[in-house]
Amino acid sequence: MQIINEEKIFADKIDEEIKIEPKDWMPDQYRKTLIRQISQHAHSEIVGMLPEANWITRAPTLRRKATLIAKVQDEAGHGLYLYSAAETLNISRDEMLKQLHSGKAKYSSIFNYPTLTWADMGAIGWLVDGAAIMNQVPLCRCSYGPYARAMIRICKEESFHQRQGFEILLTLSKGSKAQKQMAQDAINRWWWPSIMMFGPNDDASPHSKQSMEWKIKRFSNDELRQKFIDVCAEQVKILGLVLPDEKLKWNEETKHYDFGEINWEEFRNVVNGNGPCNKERLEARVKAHEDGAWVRDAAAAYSEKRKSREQKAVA
Ligand code: BYC
Repeated sequence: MQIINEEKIFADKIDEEIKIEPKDWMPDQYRKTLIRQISQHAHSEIVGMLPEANWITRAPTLRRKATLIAKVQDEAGHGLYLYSAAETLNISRDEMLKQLHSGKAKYSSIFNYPTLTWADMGAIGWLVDGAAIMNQVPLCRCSYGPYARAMIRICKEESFHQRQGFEILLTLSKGSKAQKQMAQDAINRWWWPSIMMFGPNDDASPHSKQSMEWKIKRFSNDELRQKFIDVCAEQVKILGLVLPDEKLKWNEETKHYDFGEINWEEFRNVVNGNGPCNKERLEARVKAHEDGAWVRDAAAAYSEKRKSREQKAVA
């Protein structure tokens, strides 16, 4: 009888747009879905630092270098807010990291592609952060309080990231012929992987229906992908460049851009660990974790020392 009441209270809160908080009763599957999504999101932020960190030492000016360092640091911060939000659901950070390092937990497919030129920093900012914003702004209204609140700050920072990327591409597009070509080449390589970030088509997305009922997700994968394509198809004109899709065309009837076929086989391959950089990315994460063990040990020892000093002072 008690459970029935709790289920009803939970369902009413979802209906009435009242946030679910960590100590509230929630269905086990709701908790598991959130742990899965939030931890994979956190892993994406942390793994997402790697492709950009690759260019910090080679940024073309001091201003570009300082901005890129700040952006990469922001991604670390996003990872930390998200790990903290997931911890409120009764999973430890150690457990989440174990799942990442063993390959059990996913992270966004996009970070398994290499960053070959400086223009890739522009394309990542414009397209990857742009796709992230499109997906994450609705998550600020997610039914789970800690996730929704973490997303508000993350989205503000993502918006700065997106603009810095667009500005890099705009500068290159107004530069020499070779610079313009470098910008176009980066867009050509990042476009399709960016639109894959939204996940499988709705009819192949096993989690969407339930996640939308629980108001974890507010829009489906295809709805968000379409919004993103519509925005980019206009923005690319300002750059004087093109998106690499011959079928991209405004449809007067639907009031959206039609677009070409996504290579879902490539998506599946990358998600299943066989993308161009999967192995390299995971190895780098595991090594960073192992190399950082002394920092965690020192912090834990310091905390113990402080605690025992405080206890002695009270006694
Ligand atoms: N890559 O039923 P579906 C960033 C998986 S970080 C890999 O549609 P769902 C940034 C999915 O997990 C951006 N896997 O799932 C950082 C599921 O697998 P499992 C990260 C993907 O959860 C640094 C299966 O496919 N953003 O922007 O309803 C620098 C079935 O999919 C992908 C987030 O994490 C993918 N692209 O919807 C710069 C946002 N797509 O778990 C930028 C939060 C799907 O059953 N996450 N899968 O094994 C979400 O909004 C949702 O989880 C998704 C997927 C839309 C991604």
